[in-house]
Amino acid sequence: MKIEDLRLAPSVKVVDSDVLIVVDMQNDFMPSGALPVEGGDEIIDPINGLAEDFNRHGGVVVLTQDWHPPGHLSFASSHDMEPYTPYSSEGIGPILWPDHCVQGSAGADFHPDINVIFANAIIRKGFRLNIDSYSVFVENDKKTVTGLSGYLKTLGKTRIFLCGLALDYCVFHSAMDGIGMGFEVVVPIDLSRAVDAPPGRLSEALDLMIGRGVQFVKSSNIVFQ
Ligand code: VGL
Ligand code: ZN
Repeated sequence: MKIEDLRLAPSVKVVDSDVLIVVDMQNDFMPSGALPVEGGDEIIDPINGLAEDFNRHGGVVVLTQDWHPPGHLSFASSHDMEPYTPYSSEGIGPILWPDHCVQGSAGADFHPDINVIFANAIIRKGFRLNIDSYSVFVENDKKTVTGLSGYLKTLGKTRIFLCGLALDYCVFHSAMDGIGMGFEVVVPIDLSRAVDAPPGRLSEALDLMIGRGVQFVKSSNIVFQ
């Protein structure tokens, strides 16, 4: 499946049980960062706009931050390998990454134009040395939870809008786990960008999300009452 061929919802009306999750809008995922995502900077302004809309209508906005210790086992450098080399072990893979989003580094900061004022909560993930966490709900060992699901359920949220980076990693895994945890999931597709490594990864991620019932919509068709 290609992004251009996705079937989009004509419009989606935001209600009180909705939440906006903005995934990993950090310097290292910007085109000039350590793990560049093409077009990652193009989605900053429209994400700010959507977060402001949620905020103005009393909605909840959650930001997430990839937050690795130095020497994280998802880094190619920790294995004396080249970035993007295929590699899998429990909690790591399917490829190794350049060093990125190291705790406290400038690369791990939110892009300075991301308007953090709209965040009700910030969730950090990937901070255990030997487990990566693509999903904002469950780490890659498929057991360790981040606590976000409990937070959202306590607040009575039943549907999540997921945007940010990267569409074929953190947004994808968050969407799949979100459905698995009983949430409805909507992805405003123009507010996300993919790494697409290894090749074909994005297409496979889109197929799996469609199969799981993730909805896609253009952000201009998200309406507030
Ligand atoms: C991500 C690769 C490695 C993401 C995080 O935010 O999608 N991708 N770490
Ligand atoms: Zn990472």
